[in-house]
Amino acid sequence: MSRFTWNDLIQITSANKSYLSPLSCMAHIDVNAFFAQVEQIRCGYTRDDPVVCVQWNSIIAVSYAARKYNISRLDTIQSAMKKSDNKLIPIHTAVFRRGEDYWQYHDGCGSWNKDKDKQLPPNLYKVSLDPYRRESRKIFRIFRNYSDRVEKASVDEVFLDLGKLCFERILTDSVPSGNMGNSKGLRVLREIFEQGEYNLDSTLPAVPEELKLLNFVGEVYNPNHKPLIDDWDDVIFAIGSQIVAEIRKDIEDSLGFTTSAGIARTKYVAKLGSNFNKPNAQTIILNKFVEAFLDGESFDITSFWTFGGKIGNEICTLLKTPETGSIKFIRDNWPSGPEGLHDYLDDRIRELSSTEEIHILDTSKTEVLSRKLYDISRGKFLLPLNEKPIVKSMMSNKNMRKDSCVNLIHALSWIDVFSGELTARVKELEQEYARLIVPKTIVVQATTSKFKVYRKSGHFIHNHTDVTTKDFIRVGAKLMQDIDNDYGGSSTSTFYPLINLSMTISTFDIFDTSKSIIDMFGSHAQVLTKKSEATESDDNVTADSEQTPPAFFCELCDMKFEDNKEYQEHKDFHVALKLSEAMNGVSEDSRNLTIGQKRLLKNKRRIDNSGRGKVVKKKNKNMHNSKHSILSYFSK
Ligand code: DCP
Ligand code: CA
Repeated sequence: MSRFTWNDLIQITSANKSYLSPLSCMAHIDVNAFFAQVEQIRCGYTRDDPVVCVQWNSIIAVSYAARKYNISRLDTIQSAMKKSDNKLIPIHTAVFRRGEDYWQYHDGCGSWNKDKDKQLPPNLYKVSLDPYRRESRKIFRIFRNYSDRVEKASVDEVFLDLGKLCFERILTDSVPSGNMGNSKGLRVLREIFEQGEYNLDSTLPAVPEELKLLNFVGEVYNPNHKPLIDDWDDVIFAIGSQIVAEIRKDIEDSLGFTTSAGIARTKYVAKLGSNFNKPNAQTIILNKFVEAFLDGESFDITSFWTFGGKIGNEICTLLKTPETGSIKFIRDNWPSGPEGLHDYLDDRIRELSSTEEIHILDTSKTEVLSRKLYDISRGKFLLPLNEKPIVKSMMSNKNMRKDSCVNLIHALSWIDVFSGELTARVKELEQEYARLIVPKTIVVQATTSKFKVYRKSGHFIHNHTDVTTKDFIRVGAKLMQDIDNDYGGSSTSTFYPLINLSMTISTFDIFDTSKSIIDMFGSHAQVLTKKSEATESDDNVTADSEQTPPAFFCELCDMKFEDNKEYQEHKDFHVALKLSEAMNGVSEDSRNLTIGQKRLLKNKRRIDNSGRGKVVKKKNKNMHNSKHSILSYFSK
């Protein structure tokens, strides 16, 4: 007998509740030494070459080959070169040159060179991180090919909710997987599911013996060498580990990047897992070993990503945690619920209120905090995947040195750079969301060497919806000229040299034709669904039909088109395909189907052909019971 119910199993397919199921399975995947790998691959080096990615004198990413020289981000490139006996391979980030609105690489150049002509003086250049964002988007697209349950947590990490994918592999034979397909016990389970012969509240049958031999890919944390698979959560984690390994292999095969992954019930523990064994590894933390993992691996309450820094220190002060073992300390001292912890935190805050020790925490925060600490110390703090954060503004910024910006001409040259960078970032955002994004406000801000800050903002009025670098230059240069007129004009002015100049865009109009944008950006986003709102726009946005895909992007084919004409032609292709399919039936390789739908169609065909599941008894009204309804269940 399992300790889980049918409901627990089915819940892992839910878009917004899967994380609450005791059978939930999350992964955290992080690219190893990300910027350094981007440069290593771009420049044709191998993984054994000690590449470091450099920004001016700082090292911002250290390849694992370079870590062997005991080099970290804290080293300057000069000291790191010495430490490694000049064996390191330093590669500088791409840069914009003052006055140019595009970035480029100057390989071989950087501050470590003795030859002055081969240095990249920071007064003339600005770093571009665009190449890393591009690679990041490619990686993210691979994740999206496998699942829509993916959260981009940073430029090089994602969380994946594996529930639905694992469910598909257990309850449908959509993806034949190792020795699973031959399991008699699994066939029985699938038949019960297909025929609806179960109650949601009833427990699942015991895990069939054959499934206890299922392979895990990666390293299962198991310090006492206990049997791995006892119940369905273990089965799900084994399947989850296979899926994560497949995705990581896909990333490595198609883009060359190695990654590290953690697989666990919660996002928090999965993240600790991905960091546990690097590079190019994955760690699985089974539910039954999660407390051993938290206690045994020198983690502390401050190891969790929201408890680093000052807040973590305040928690330790309040709870009087020991130097090590703070997680176990919290678990053991407050064993029966978060209430006792809540009371204790409040008492301690009052006790320490007259001291200078507590600045961030107060009694208004302790109820939520005590629940979080209680759950985290048990590895059971449940968090859903995050919605996309709303992008409120974007800034392009340059700290000026020496003669970087001593007159209006220099300032305007930097406006060119900012305009190039911001255009690229708007395009990037558009691609990520498959929407047209148009900023309405621009602010140019200048800081003088006397730390005086001058700022001008303007509306961004443009006569078409597709934002170009020229549009930014036009408005930005006007604002810069106004600032210069007002403050920099006279010969006695102390306006120049500037020590910082920046350009910020905000108040984004997001052009879309469907309501789903609210799901993506939250209710604060401005969504224009009427063409009339886009006053001077040309025909980029057609807003009259629910079916119209956004902008020039086809989500089914993951393709972007240069102009409306190309895009309309492509849409015609889909219409023709649909007509043909309506007459001739859908083929598994139809471009009108998502990857998931294709798999399910394949599966459905197999079931239809084998004649299995012909008798459909409708016993459980709560669930979809026929083989057809399994399909509709997934294609929701
Ligand atoms: N980064 C940076 N400055 C920092 C931290 C990070 O520029 N202080 C950039 C460079 C990193 C990238 O972000 O390559 C990802 O950061 P990570 O913290 O994930 O570090 P790495 O990917 O470099 O290494 P690891 O293998 O430890 O994840
Ligand atoms: Ca990383």
